[in-house]
Amino acid sequence: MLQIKAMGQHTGGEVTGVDVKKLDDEGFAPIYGAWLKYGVTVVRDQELEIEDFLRYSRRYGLVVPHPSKSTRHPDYPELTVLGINKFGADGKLNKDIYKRGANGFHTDGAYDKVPFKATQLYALAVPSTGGNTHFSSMYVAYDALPERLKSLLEGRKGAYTYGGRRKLQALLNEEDRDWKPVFHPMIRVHSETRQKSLYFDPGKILYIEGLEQQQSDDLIDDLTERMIQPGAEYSHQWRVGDIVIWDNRCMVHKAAGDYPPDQDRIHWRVSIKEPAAASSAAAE
Ligand SMILES: O=C(O)CCC(=O)C(=O)O
Ligand SMILES: [Fe+2]
Repeated sequence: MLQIKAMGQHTGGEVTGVDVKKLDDEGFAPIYGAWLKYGVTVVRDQELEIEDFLRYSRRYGLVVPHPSKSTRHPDYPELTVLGINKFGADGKLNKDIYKRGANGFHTDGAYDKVPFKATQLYALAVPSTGGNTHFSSMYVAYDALPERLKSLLEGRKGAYTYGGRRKLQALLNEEDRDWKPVFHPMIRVHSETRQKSLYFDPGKILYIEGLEQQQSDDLIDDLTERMIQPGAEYSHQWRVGDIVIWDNRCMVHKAAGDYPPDQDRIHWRVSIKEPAAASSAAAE
């Protein structure tokens, strides 16, 4: 029987007693509802083939290929595989693969005109220790901002690229490294919950529009400190067969990046967009 329970204080929900391969729309509705409520949910104990994972992922929106072509599955461009080819031909650990997603809290796809609605991972191999994914609510981050910052940020946009100010883009092919900044509101009203959240990614932001360079850099430092609030975090300890999906519109996340490198930690991963938003951007 389907069961849903809270895992963190503000974020994180656990879904058990379901086989996502057999879900109809009615069966999916409470799972989607829990995801909107908790920001990140895990569905436990799934046994999936690639096609099953893609089919289930499409319930959440439009599944799109990730710009990192070298980590796409050769037969399924919409599928990224995390944690494979970790060691080079010389036997050296490739830190860009091992530490992927571990360079600080972030939201996926802020470099895109239409950022990802959701990211979904399916765990194929899990290390014996470490390797968690950490999440934190940006609704809580917004609520905790002092009024002075809420009003300074209201109506203002941030400029983002893939590599941000540090130009971290090792996982991109050479020809894919030339990014034009895109702009997103710093305070975002969630398209479904209608709640306000802080939309911010310190690793991808270049500047905040309408501020002097120094003021923008100082504010980015300030927001980096404020974005993770006590009690707003949930740390996911992976089990094989977990499907975890997070809402990039209101959550940030990072990989712990701390597991024994000689052990496998492998996930299938998809990026999901809101279909309406994706098609209106394409029409522009
Ligand atoms: O591997 C993880 O725990 C998460 C990596 C990440 O940031 C992502 O998949 O977007
Ligand atoms: Fe990420």
